[in-house]
Amino acid sequence: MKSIIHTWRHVFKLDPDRSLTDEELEAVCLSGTDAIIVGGSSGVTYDNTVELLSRVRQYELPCVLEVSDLEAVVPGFDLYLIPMVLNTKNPEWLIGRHSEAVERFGYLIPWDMVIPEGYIILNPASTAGILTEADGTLSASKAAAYAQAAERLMSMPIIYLEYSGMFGDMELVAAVRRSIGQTRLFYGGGVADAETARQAAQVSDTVVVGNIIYTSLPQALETVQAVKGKDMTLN
Ligand code: 1GP
Repeated sequence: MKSIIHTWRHVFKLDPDRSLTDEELEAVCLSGTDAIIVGGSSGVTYDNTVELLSRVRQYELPCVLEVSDLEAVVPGFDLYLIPMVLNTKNPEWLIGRHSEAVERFGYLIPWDMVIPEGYIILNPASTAGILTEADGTLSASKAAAYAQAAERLMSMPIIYLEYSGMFGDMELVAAVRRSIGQTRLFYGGGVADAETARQAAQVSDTVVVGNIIYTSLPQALETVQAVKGKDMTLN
């Protein structure tokens, strides 16, 4: 099934645990980005997630929740993205917590709104990398093999190369893109201006921009045009 995720070239990821003024949020939501992902690795609560959703809902763009904490799953999002960490050493982060959630709440889960993301975490020093005990030292061919296995064996609709906090190895990203077919390749990490956005857009399907929103909003806004401004051809 084709989903709206297949049309996204650029998305902003907003962290419920960090603050933006109304003017800043308006600039983000009217920037021309394709969607807002709400998510974070720490400090995400039900209350701060509800608050951010209701503020983003003033605008017309899709707003989806990337679920990192069961206690902070809020109804009313357009979709729910579920990270499954492919390169973790601890199966809790691949399928363990997920099966616990299904056991507890299965009857409540709107499955047609749930999209799994095959995460490959490549910054081992990031909060998510430490928490999930990810093997962040993968070579390009190993990362590509994870992605291909996830597409072929697990039918993952999204592979997410997560460098959160650092700009990644674009050759590795390109190698992963070449190794998969219809699966959507999300890239996130260290996109901080037009140039890094352009580089990431050349080798991935969807560019995710997070931290720079909070440290330099004008630079964050530049990334939208850099990704979407012209028809980019994937390597
Ligand atoms: C984080 O992939 C996103 O989950 C974006 O990374 O915060 O480094 O932009 P940055």
